[in-house]
Amino acid sequence: MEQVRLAFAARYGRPPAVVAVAPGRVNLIGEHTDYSGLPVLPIAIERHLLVASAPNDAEAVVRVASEQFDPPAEVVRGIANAPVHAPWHRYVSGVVAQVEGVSGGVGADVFVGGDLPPASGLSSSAALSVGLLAALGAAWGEPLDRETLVARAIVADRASGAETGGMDQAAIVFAQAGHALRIDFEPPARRAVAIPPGLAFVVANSGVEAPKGGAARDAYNERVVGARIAAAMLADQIGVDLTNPPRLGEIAGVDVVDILVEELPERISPVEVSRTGAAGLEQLVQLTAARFDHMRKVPVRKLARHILSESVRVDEAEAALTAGDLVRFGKLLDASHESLRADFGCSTPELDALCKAMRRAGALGARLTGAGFGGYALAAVPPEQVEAVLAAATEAGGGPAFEVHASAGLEVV
Ligand code: NG1
Repeated sequence: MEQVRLAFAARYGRPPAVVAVAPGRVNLIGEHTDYSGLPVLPIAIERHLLVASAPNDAEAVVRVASEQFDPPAEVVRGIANAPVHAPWHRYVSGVVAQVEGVSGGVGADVFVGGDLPPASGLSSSAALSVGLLAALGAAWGEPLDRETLVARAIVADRASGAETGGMDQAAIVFAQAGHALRIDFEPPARRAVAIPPGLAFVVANSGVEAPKGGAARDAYNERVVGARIAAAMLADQIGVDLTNPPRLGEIAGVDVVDILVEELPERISPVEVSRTGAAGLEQLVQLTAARFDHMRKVPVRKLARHILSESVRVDEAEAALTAGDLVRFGKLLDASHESLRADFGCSTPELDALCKAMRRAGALGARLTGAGFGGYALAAVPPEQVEAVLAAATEAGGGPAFEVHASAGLEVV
């Protein structure tokens, strides 16, 4: 905290008015389910982005410098589609657009520091959006309430290009220390799930970055479209109408769905689906910050198989935590990873090897966490095995490995 306050003062010549402390998050289970309206079970961790801010005199200009993101951003309020000079500037622009109505046309200076590594699957991008929104509102004397923060951070993140489902933003704002946060989207609900004694968590880097701006974002959006296609085709078969865009969550409970999934095409393009009449093309390809190529064939059958089975594992994992059945919980993490690897297709050989090494060193279970395609893996570990798992992970992954604890959500100081 002191370091960030000093860095702010060194850069802008005065102390910050507020500092928003936004944690990273690690998803325990429920991966690639949120944008289908299906549940997730993340924790916030004790690594944070610290977003220091104060109003400035430069009319309507928001200046953001950072330890972990480069180069500094400068966004003029009220200008739509201003050019961006680096991928992370999109998050800044997205957030500034979300505080358009706050405190007239005043500007602000911002410095972002902290110990949450970027591009890692620990949700630094959502921590940035949430932290910036909270810091700007508070610096301008009009703090946003927590529900509004989540809703606007989701819109800001979507404007930056990834069609996020909303898990990260809710986890970062609403997490409680010592608890996981079960989040439902359909209908919206949240509940804290106590982490039982005897359960520690290790996260470990796979040595492969998963940058939000590049191929990983494209792969993510492709799967968002694939999930919509699966929902539309299944609903068409069952004979129900879905909302727009179509989401698997609306039909996940229907008996025959698990059977019908196996009859879905392996890959199909949005335009082919629209010709069958199962859904309008717009419903399938519309993304907030881009249009998806409607001729591109995307994976459907195995992807839906993963999403529906993962949703059931979230229920089972919550029950296992509540019952203190750590062995069962570990097995569910393993099953989640296998499903992400074999069906969803977002693991990498490095993540597979890392999970294997952690299991061998005594973890109860291990899986990739976050969007995948690189980034971090998570292991559930008996406390007495933490050292051994950390050592094995460092050797296998090469990147940092550390223990994390379920921590509190956003704070504004
Ligand atoms: P990451 O990339 O780990 O922050 C992304 C999405 C989540 C969720 C997970 C996969 C964003 C900001 N977040 O998380 O909403 O869909 O992938 O479970 O895009």
